[in-house]
Amino acid sequence: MNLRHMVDDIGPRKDSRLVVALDVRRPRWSLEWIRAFVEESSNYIVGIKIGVPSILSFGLENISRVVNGFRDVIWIADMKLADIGYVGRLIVDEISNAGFDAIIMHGFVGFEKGVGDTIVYASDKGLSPILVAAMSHPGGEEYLNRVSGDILMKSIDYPVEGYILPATFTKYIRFYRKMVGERVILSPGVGTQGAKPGSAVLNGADLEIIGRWIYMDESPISRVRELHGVLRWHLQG
Ligand code: BMP
Repeated sequence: MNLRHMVDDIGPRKDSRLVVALDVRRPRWSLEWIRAFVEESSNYIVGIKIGVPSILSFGLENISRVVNGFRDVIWIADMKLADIGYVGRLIVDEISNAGFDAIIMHGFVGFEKGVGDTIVYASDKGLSPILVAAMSHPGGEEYLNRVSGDILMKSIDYPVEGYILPATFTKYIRFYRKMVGERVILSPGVGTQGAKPGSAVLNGADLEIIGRWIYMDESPISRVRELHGVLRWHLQG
């Protein structure tokens, strides 16, 4: 199922626009912690984004067991892949074999024999390609965000299924919402990075990605429930 269909299936059913970013590592967190978190938060969340720190710390095989043991969330591997097409395809193979539904890659490397090949390859394998077009940290404005319009325009001809656009600079979400049409916009930068929950969705994002605010909390599931109360499916028009 492509990313739009997954979001439109899970989002209304759970009345949620929340994706949890897990950048958790050993020894503070454990695989058991991740398993329990996924089970207890599942009714409130659309997806889980697993970052490179967690994959390096727990190992892809262990993460893969968790992913395959629980299917009612969208599993996103945040590889921030930025390489030539050949290497991109190798990484796509590994992530696809591990059972993920989607993979995040950078657009700035350029499309010809670069991210373009990786996008097409991932799409053919049924792994939804998500492209970083602009970033949420202040330095995003130094280089990347200035060329985000060019990256986005070029990407439209490729089977990109989702875009990462920053909750901290909502103007990009507003500018690009129409350009990307039905493709899914996922927006990080909420909570610890300063954006208010709901602000990205109200500016046109489909989903908000929230990490430390949840997993660093003393009671992560209470925080998930609280955020679920704000990030309702019908929050967006
Ligand atoms: P947190 O809510 O803890 O700030 O985490 C945000 C998550 O979104 C992190 O996993 C980070 O890698 C990711 N992210 C981001 O913060 N800004 C971007 O522009 C793109 C991202 O993928």
